[in-house]
Amino acid sequence: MASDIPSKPVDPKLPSRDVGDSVVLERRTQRTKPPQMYQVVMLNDDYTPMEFVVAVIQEFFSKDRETATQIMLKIHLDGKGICGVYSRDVAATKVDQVLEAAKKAGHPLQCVSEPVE
Ligand code: TYC
Repeated sequence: MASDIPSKPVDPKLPSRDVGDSVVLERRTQRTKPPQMYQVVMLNDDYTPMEFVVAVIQEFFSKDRETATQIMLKIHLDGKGICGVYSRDVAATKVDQVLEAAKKAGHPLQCVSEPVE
């Protein structure tokens, strides 16, 4: 009769079950979740020039002029809009860059980062 002891050493951390004489190692279920992503949301206001918003979206969110204009108009009409989705640190940096550029130019443009649900 075959021994119950497997012939090869088995990693005791891995889940396993006995099947007759052999031991089947089951695939470890994926436990690492993908990182939480953050969207940078720009807010409308009545004072920041449209052209400035388009330039900011082009520069900091790497959009072409047409795409940047569409995003700006969406913000203008809806009150807010997503400029991009990034890891937490990158999103925070984008927010800082936008706020710094707006402050330097004397515009009240605001944006925030928020977790994507
Ligand atoms: N509403 C502004 C205007 O009419 C334009 C604007 C668009 C401002 C988007 C901010 O995030 C913004 N000049």
